[in-house]
Amino acid sequence: MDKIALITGATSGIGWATAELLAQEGYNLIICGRRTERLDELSEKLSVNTLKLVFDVRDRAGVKEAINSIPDSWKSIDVLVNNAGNAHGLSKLQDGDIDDWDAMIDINVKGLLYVTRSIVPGMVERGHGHIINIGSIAGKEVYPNGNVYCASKHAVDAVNNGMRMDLNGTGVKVSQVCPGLVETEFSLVRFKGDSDRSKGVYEGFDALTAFDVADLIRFIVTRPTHVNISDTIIFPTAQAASTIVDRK
Ligand code: NDP
Ligand code: 8X3
Repeated sequence: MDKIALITGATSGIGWATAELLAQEGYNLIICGRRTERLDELSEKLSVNTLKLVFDVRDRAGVKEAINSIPDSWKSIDVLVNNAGNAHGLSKLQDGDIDDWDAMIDINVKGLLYVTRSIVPGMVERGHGHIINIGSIAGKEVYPNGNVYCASKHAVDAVNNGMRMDLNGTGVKVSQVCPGLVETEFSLVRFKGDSDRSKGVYEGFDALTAFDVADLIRFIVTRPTHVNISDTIIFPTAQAASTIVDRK
């Protein structure tokens, strides 16, 4: 099989858009998420070969089982996009919901590690591969009420740097993409389905779209072998920092 990319969180937002743009680059795609019907919809839309893997990144055994179930013809994964993740809640630490904290740490940090640990040894064996970690501006700075989400994305930032060091000399590239405000289902998840509140996050300015971020991922993935874009921050023009947004 030609080039293969595995994308976690392909059922929505940045992951979905990345699937569409990497398909345009000729990648066959292993698309992952929990919502089977979304994976079916995406697969029908794409003109490349797709393999759908339904698993929850929090489930350590489930991740292993899903990755082990990949048929031999799909095993030589060239690109891993570690994208699955969300914020859960936005409140002062002293008022925080501990279930939300568990979710963010388990999904954004441990889930990313479980998937990476299952896939990267194959890349090392083949002497070739590219990991794209989706971090956040929340992994570069902290904002009020963001506490544990910011901590989870700071962990991604650290793991991204650690991976790049540990994989140096193996032929495996490691890159991070840190977006600011992107209008996806992200805020709907953060605010537990409160659509008025989530729409408000993107009001009064032009937020990034998922495709803006996917386009950066495509750029990073399509650089020549000797070039690694190791880290990037992508903001909407109206945003200068997590809490500085020019709303009209
Ligand atoms: P969406 O909510 O649109 O997408 C999140 C994706 O993650 C979905 O495909 C979802 O799939 C998947 N996911 C969530 N939880 C799990 C889980 N337990 N197991 C497997 N998959 C899971 O948000 P975005 O596209 O915006 O978010 C993608 C990434 O970008 C995240 O890591 C987020 O932190 C990051 N990011 C987002 C920003 C934004 O402003 N939107 C800014 C900076 C970073 P399913 O529910 O089907 O499992
Ligand atoms: C998502 C962007 O500002 O909500 O990581 O943290 S923000």
